[in-house]
Amino acid sequence: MSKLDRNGSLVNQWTPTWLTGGSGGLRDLAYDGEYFYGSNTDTKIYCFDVDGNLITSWSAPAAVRSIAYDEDNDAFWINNWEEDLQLVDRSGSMLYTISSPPSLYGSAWEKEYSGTPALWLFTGTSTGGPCQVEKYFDLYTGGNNLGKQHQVSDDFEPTGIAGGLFITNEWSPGNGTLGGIIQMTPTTLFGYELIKEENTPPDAPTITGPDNGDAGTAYLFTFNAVDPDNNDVRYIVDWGDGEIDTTDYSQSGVDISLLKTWTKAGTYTITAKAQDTKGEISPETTKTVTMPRDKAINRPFLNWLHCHPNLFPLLQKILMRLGL
Ligand SMILES: [Ca+2]
Ligand SMILES: [Ca+2]
Repeated sequence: MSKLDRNGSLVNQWTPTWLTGGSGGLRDLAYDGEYFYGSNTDTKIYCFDVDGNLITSWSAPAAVRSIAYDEDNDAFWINNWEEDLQLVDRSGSMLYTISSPPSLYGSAWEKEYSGTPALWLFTGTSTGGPCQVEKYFDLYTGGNNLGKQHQVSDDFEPTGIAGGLFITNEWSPGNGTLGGIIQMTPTTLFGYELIKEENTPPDAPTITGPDNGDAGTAYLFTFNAVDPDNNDVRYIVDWGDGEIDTTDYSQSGVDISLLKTWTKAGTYTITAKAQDTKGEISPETTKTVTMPRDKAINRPFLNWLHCHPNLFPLLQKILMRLGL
């Protein structure tokens, strides 16, 4: 391990003699403000200080190449190449998992600049360059890549491949830096300025659809919300009967329609919110829908007819024919 100053001059160097198992040296690293964390693709996370003293280590549920510290959960996002990313706590338990893009080498976590927890990934190794950083959102609900990426190899050597990745606020005080190592000749450290994205929540969505209908029949409801930043939005719809739908993200201000069937007669309040890709949620909009009767048969009227057979003999006959 080599510690360099800001000009690239060597300050300190040590060998992690405490590495067991795995293969080769330490790969990507993570930092929690006190200690470093990393592994040599062993199923183990090593915790050590800046001088190379091993503090502790613990078993991970998978081999560890990429690693990032998740401040919200005091846990670590780990993976090896294209294996699923797993958030692992300090006892080795998996908290969340998301699918990984192929050829992942390094990762870094932040929420300050993206406005929502985000995992930055440095990918592109298996066939040599190009390599890129890409950003993942919705980390605790299955993960979502919104196509946010930057081609790192375009800024350096086209055949450069991915290495470790980190984020720091200390390189340029007041600004974030996304830093990494690109594997090329010579091995090169880079830093990109992270700009805090100002964000406004979407406006309350409109809800368009029928005011009443029959239980058991499907009705179309249309939702539309505008995000002032033109971020994509998704709709979280509580149908008032215990069922909640969350749509995929779509363009701001575009109609999104959902089919809904209430199974029982009653009056229901639909509550809709729009959420932008930064995680900001709009005010709620509600709409009341009345399902006065079941679709099948109006029972009380039939019962009344049965009690008064002489009043409507013809109707009675028809009903009998129908088997009612
Ligand atoms: Ca890292
Ligand atoms: Ca927004």
